[in-house]
Amino acid sequence: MWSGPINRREFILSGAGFLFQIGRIKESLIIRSEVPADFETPIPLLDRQWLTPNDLHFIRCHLPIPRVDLNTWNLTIEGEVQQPLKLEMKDIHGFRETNQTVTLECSGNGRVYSDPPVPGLQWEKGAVGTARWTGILLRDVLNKAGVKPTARHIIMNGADVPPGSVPDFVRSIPIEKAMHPDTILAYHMNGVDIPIEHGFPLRLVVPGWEAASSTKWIVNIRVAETEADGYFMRNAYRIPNRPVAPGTAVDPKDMIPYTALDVKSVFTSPLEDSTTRIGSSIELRGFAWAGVADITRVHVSTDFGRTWTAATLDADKAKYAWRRFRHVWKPTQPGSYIAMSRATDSQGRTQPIAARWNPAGYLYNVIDKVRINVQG
Ligand SMILES: Nc1nc2c(c(=O)[nH]1)N[C@H]1C(S)=C(S)[C@@H](COP(=O)(O)O)O[C@H]1N2
Ligand SMILES: [Mo]
Repeated sequence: MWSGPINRREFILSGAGFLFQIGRIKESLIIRSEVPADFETPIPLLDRQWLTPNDLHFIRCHLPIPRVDLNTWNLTIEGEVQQPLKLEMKDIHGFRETNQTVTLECSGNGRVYSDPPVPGLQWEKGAVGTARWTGILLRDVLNKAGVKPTARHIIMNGADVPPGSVPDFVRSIPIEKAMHPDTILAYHMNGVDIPIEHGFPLRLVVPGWEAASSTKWIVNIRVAETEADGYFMRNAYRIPNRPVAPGTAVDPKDMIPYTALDVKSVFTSPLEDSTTRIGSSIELRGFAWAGVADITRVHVSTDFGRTWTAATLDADKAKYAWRRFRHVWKPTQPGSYIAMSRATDSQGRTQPIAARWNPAGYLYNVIDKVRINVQG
């Protein structure tokens, strides 16, 4: 155990279990856990830009960050394939290059708002970020290996290994999503090598799905007839198959997996409990995203939900990326107000006004609220 004065750099290095160059120091992020490394982006830093810079992107690791040596690195493809493959980085670069701008959100984002509280990292609103990922199509690799008709799922494993009795982080996705032309094996994040904490040298990016499917440090893909076994498929990332009373235990047989993200919006400005004056204009803004669906509208209310006005959506957009919304408000009466944002998507989904509680607080997407105090 670490003891004594806290030095953030030391924490990151010890979290890796050995000394290596992390390259950048996460000075600006909120530490939810030092080991493994779990860091949240503070809302004012998300607010600065549409694409989240690499050093501001949230980090979610279940296990210590692995050591990676490019000289010995390879990705193996095995299982229900005609021809198992062992690819080095130069082989990866031999495939056709592609890009995808993707909003990745941890499905525990917003868990802290669960009532009653639930165990797990107490993420507020910032376990989400958007980056431009460059890499190759997963399906090009799978086609090279020749997927057999028996293939139903691909089981992914990263180079990160569990200490002691902790289960390994092994996830699977159905073959349809693996063969989808937008699912990529990425080696660049916003134009540079993926930082180690985000999965260097290669990670899966499964657009529109909760980020736990996007395996970092990917080294093995097993094409299989069944989905992955183990804790991170059988137990974690599941929600009740019906609305349940908050705080109740749910029988594991009634817990079902989820894949794509739901529709959601968060304010990035102003911050909670901010102050303004009557007669001055204040811009309410934030981001809205909907997984594989498109954001069609974001409505904002400044009168406790009595009336709603359509916010303006910025021009920046990509198929799987968040949209920025803005709404200028000029309060005319002093008082303490609550601004609310409610996004609607192309599947006709809209954010709920109340949480559908679940035992691990996954996929929280209730209408966002910030308190704004207006002085006379
Ligand atoms: N190998 C591996 N991949 C992983 C994880 C992990 O612990 N190990 N965490 C997953 C989870 S839960 C999330 S939310 C995303 C976070 O990606 P990021 O750290 O780049 O933001 O990575 C996913 N991929
Ligand atoms: Mo996650």
